[in-house]
Amino acid sequence: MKVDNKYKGLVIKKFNEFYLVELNQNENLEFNKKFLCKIKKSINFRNQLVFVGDEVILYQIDLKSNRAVIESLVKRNNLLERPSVANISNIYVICSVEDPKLNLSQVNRFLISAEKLGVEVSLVLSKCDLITEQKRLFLIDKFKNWGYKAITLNLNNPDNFKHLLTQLKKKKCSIFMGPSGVGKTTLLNKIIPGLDNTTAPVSIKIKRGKNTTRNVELFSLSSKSYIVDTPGFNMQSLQIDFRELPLLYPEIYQQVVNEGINCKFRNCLHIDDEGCNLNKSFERYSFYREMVESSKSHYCLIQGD
Ligand SMILES: Nc1nc2c(ncn2[C@@H]2O[C@H](COP(=O)(O)OP(=O)(O)OP(=O)(O)O)[C@@H](O)[C@H]2O)c(=O)[nH]1
Ligand SMILES: [Mg+2]
Ligand SMILES: [Zn+2]
Repeated sequence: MKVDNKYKGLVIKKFNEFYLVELNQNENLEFNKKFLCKIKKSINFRNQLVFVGDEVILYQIDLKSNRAVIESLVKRNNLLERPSVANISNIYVICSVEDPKLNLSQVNRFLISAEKLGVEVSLVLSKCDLITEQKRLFLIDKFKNWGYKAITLNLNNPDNFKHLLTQLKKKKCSIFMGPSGVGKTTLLNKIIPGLDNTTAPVSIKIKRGKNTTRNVELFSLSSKSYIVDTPGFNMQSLQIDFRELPLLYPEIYQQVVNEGINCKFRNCLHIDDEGCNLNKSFERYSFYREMVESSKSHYCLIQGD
């Protein structure tokens, strides 16, 4: 049986040229709401241009086989590049404090690539059951200086997860991103009743996660709230225009925007001291400087000068 109407749906998973699309939860439909779809052949956007998180219009809806065709793509608000997810409202960068060990340079890179999207970014420190309370407080203080109020999770403290879930339910579409093995899927299994997605211990030999989650997948927390699990990856490759970087470090933009510091040159990169009024005594300044230098050389290579 086919339905003549067109419906708006949300792409919740993508496999090769297929998309799993869920129809709008608020629509009062008496049929199954998840459809396996392909993109209309005559459409001149290529397959890879539809991503998890995209809203699409479905037609040729077949209720017997639960298949449909994607007719068009609704304009998206934003697109995270790696992993590719559309229409994100909040990014949760998740890093473990142990197993795998916390790597500050890696945390920095994840935060910067998250900030680049221009949405609210939060930092979650998982596996706090593996460190002392003293170390946990030390880390909270450290990341406060980085401009983040770190959320800490302890497997033995269910309240941690309850608080995070309450927060997530207030957001539209949050994404968990971070290295492999830090516990992104474990966290999701804890907060979504009945979910039992695959998790795996960190490799003893290489001390890294085993890339257990293979697909980006979106889960609903309520009819208005979604969460995306992503495959972990360890190196966050960054291709950022160096002129953007000062805006991606809270320690810098707070001085510029909130405290109104004025450097001699507009677009000051806060690297050379001449006429620069930025207070550079913050922990991440060396990371910032390195990032500007490498982004500059990369940028120059692209520009050919
Ligand atoms: N001690 C401790 N172990 C945890 C915690 N959270 C997760 N783990 C363990 O860490 C391992 C990796 O967890 P996963 O949830 O598979 O990690 P992931 O981030 O989804 O990894 P990828 O899918 O590879 O990106 C599993 O053995 C979990 O049981 C935690 O809070 N404390
Ligand atoms: Mg996973
Ligand atoms: Zn400056």
